[in-house]
Amino acid sequence: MATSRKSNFNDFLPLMAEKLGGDALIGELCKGFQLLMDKDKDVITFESLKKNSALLGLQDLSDDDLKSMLKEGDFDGDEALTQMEFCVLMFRLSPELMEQSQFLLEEALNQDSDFSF
Ligand SMILES: [Ca+2]
Repeated sequence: MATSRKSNFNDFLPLMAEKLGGDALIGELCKGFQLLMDKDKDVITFESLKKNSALLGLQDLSDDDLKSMLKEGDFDGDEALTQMEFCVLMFRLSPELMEQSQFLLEEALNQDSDFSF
């Protein structure tokens, strides 16, 4: 049975933002990062994403989906997602949320001096 997980996922974020508020939402997204990351490297790699995505109900995503997710979020081209790259990606996957919370995101980005677009 074909289900549209991506649109469910996109609907989920604004709902969470509404319930939790921006700060708490960022915290929740970062918990997602903890679930998906490679515990030894402290970043999300393709392998860790593939291994752990089932935990988040994303087991139906293909290798190509996972790769494009990594590529989409990877700003510095090291083929891994840091926590900040992951959080930014989560926001970008939900344009509505992005609009609502852009100032929070900018605030978060400004706190990480190693990070730049
Ligand atoms: Ca990266």
